[in-house]
Amino acid sequence: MGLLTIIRKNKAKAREMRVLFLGLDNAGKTTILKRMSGGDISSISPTLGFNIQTLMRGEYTLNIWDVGGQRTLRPYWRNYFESTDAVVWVVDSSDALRMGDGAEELRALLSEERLAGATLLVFANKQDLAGSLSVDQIRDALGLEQIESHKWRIVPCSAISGEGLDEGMDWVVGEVAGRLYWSGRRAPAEAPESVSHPPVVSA
Ligand code: G3D
Ligand code: MG
Repeated sequence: MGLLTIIRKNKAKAREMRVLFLGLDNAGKTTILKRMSGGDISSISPTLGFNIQTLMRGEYTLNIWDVGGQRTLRPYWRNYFESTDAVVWVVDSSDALRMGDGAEELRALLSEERLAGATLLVFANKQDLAGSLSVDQIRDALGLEQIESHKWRIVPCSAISGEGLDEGMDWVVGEVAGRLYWSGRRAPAEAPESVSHPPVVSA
């Protein structure tokens, strides 16, 4: 048995999923992840490169990549696409001005070949803020109903109160598990041997 086969079998046994957290900067990606892993959310600084978090959800291990969303870092997102099982697109629901920018970035993302099989969850974050756009308004602004290439869902949430986070992630895990582990149609995602990381830039 080759080394690759052994690694694959071990991964299947470990039931791993690779999840990419993306969205514009300031959407709340890092705060959501900190909140889900039980970390302190009182001092989050902008992500200048990326964070990796491992989360256990039931019998599954989620390897989550949280990549900085500033405009200068977005070209580097593609370095993380390989073997991605799910994309979690986080939206700052209180930032109506940048909704168009976000819609454009999401559209570009979904046309990426290497993300073709990935499940898409949209987190309409910051619902705790007065004046936030509703989930219906965000669904329209992002043109989600027009998406036919990916299985998608939008869930309202707040990283501050924690509301909606479990609902969203449970859906992701259920979807990916159904595809990877129950149908037996394809082997679990391989982590790439290496990825090129974005350079650290000063804010
Ligand atoms: P990012 O990783 O997507 O770039 P961050 O975003 O997690 O760094 O969050 C950006 C800012 O939004 C942070 O505030 C954070 O506290 C805030 N934030 C994240 N999620 C929520 C939410 O659900 N509700 C509210 N009210 N604020 C949220 P600061 O002030 O540190 O910039
Ligand atoms: Mg961040």
